[in-house]
Amino acid sequence: MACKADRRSLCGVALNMIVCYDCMKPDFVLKLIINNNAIQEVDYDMKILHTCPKDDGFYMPAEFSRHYGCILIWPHRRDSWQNGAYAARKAFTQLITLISQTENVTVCARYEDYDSAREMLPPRVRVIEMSSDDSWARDVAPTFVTNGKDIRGIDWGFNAWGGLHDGLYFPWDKDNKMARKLCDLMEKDCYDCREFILEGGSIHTDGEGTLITTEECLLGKGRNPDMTKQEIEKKLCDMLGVKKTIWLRRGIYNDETNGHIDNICAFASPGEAVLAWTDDENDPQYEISLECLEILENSTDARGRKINVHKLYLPEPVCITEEECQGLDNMDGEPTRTPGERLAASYANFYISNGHVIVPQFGDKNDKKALQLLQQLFPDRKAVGIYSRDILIGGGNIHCITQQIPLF
Ligand code: KQY
Repeated sequence: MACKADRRSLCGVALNMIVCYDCMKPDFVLKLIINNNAIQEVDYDMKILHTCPKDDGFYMPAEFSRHYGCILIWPHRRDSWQNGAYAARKAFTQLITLISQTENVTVCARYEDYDSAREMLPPRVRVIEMSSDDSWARDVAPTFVTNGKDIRGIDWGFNAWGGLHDGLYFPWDKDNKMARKLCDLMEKDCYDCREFILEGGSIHTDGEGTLITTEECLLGKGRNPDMTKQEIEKKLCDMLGVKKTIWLRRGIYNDETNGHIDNICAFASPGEAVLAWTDDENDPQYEISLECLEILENSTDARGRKINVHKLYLPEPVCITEEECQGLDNMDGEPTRTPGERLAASYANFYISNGHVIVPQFGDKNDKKALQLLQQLFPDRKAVGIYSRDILIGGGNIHCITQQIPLF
């Protein structure tokens, strides 16, 4: 065959022509195969599901299980990313280049930014045009669940981290449509869970029935104010196929996501967790991390194991400078950040790719320590640091801008 695409890669028949998803070129040979009836029809049929993933035999695998690929969104918001997002694009490029060594990477870029993404990113990265409000794939791309044979996406409701209560921008409708568009693009069925507000950064699973999250985020007024803690927990169990939820109270100090779990705590493997930590009792983070430690140490996971907690020492407080603030366009005339504001810097916001564990770096003495600990906890992957201050200025970090697609 002229093209190595398999049947799954066919994206449709248009004007009597097949287009290969891998190379995006019309494929004459495949068309002949169709005319010879070797392929009767394209079997694409994305279903919107209203059933329960758990009852359907689907669950959310851990990030450390094998991936098919990863989704990111090219940064563009001038009130989030300084200097027209140029510095952030360079950091995204470094990260994407690394991930794409061991995973299939898809980057969504707005029409206006397509050329920039295509020019900056390596050819092995797929760039597609898709509108978005911002660039936090963790929170707006689907959460994928698997039954061990195939995957499906979950389309949660998204309201920019708190909607009209304390959300971070308005409108957010383009972001809220991305999960469904991505399922469509990937030809994967999609669970409609838009009535429930949830961001992917607010949950972590160990792939063996345990979920961790924070009360600060999930029980806050900006997400699902009419649901009780028990109702929220049931929704998580049904949608993610988990049996046990461990509730930490709060996330990283001054985290504008209302304390996403992915900035403070993560599983390295079942029964092993890392927790962002400081020994400085005068730091407001101290009390928060101590409370998390006590909860984790007094919890067992879904399989009844005690959780071994590894302290992941934070960098010294990272604060935005006057110059960096000047590089941000004001939102509705209001500054989005003020000089000296503490950013939610944490090494816990790492991404586990097939070949690497990719760790934020801040130019701090603890950068190396974080890499060493994570290297020890992920012996089958290479721990690599990426200087991520320009991502942090946007309000999140490496984990927040990625969303893994499990192997299928
Ligand atoms: O950390 C994240 N998951 C997203 C942060 C959004 C910040 C918007 N400025």
